[in-house]
Amino acid sequence: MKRIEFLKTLGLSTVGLAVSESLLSGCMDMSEMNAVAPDIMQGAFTTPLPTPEMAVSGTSLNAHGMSGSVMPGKSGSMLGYRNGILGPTIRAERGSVVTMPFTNGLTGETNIHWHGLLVPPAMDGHPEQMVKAGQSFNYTFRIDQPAGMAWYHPHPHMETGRQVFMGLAGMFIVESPEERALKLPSGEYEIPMVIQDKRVDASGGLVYNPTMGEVMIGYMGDTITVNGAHAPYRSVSSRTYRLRVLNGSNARIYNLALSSGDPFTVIGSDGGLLPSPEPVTNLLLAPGERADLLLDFGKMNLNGEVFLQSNPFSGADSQGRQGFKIMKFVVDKTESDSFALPLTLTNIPALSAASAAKTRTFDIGISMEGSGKHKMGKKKSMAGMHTINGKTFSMDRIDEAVPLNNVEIWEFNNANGDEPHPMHMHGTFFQIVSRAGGRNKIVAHEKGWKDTVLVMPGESVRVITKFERAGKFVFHCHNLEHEDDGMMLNFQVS
Ligand SMILES: [Cu+2]
Repeated sequence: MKRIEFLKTLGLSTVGLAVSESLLSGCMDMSEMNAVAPDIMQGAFTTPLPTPEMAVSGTSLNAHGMSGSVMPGKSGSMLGYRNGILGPTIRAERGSVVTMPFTNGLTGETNIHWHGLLVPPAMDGHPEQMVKAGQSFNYTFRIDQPAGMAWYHPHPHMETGRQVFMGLAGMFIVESPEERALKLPSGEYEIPMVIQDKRVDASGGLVYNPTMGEVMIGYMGDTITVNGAHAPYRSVSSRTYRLRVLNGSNARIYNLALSSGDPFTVIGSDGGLLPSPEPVTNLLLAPGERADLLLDFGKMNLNGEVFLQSNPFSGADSQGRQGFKIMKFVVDKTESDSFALPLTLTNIPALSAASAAKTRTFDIGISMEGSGKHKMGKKKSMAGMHTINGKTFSMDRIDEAVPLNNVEIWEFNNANGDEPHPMHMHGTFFQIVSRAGGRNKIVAHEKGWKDTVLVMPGESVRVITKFERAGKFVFHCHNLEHEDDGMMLNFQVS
């Protein structure tokens, strides 16, 4: 259903439909439902880009309240896993066993989901696997997947949006001999980047307080940060760099481009390298998605500047109407490199649609069926307007039973919706089979293994995967306000 039709229906039949009490209890009027993405506050680009600390297996993580800010010289309240707004960037070798001792220093429940790591269900951070306040849990798993960039963040149902927005997230890089053999730019020439939009109070602390309307469109900030700093810059040499970009935002989509208009090269995605490099001039990156990019600063003049920015884009409602700069690169050293881009990066055997044993269809969006049925506890929310096949999340209900080792096509149908939904599956990587409607094509970073796919309004996207891990997992929209509003289901592989 389109949002405007939904709101009309809701307005005419609120009482009859027994929509949750919070909806009726005066904390909203209909105008509050029509939120728009806030205008971006452009920064000065005078803060050096921070690099989150590097960590390996054994490093302890402690979710806790702390003082800090994304604005230089300020200090307010936020959440962190160690000393900064973002957790450390963990690096691990394919085949190794990783143990991350975790303590919950918050006042409420939390846990860790290893987004993009194929871990056993008991380690995956399912919303029923909570670590209570003051308690600890040892996350331990063997890394058994291609090299690439994953990330980690909390997954407590109806609290994920707040905890991630307030600062709990970090990057996780998987390395392998195969990838090292390609001699991609590394060390100081490899820049992991988490892009997030934030809202900041007068003291510099973070603010998470979505209105009803912001649950509808997702909670967006006016302050764009990279690695926890607003409007940073990075000095670079006149050579090729590898940028590993994570969209760690709750709801904001970025249409990544260079201010010069120059092309850049996509070499990887959520689940590692693409089969071959893909040159692009822009790339739409949704919350939860990663893009592994090569940027060549070699053509630039000494002391030249170029911005990574988000270009305006259409189809996603109020977000996308404004272009804005994200960070600045300053070329201040002349350096040549002998890097030669390989024509083939890796081999990804295509899962053929003909081999699928089953196709499941999921209608994603807003519906009256879910409205009012979602138990929201103390939290102000639209209470279950965002649904998958008309259902909101229920902790114990198994929505999809999948035979182990089945190859299946899952179709996410947003043909009748008017909100973008980045759909994320736990416990498996998938390949994109097709996109009908809207953009009508598979875009550059979708040509490899994915765990999150953007389904824009009007689109229907088919993905294919082999379910090789037994257990109970969730799949959900990675617009975190939609997820917290109930847009998540369980699937059981057995
Ligand atoms: Cu969504």
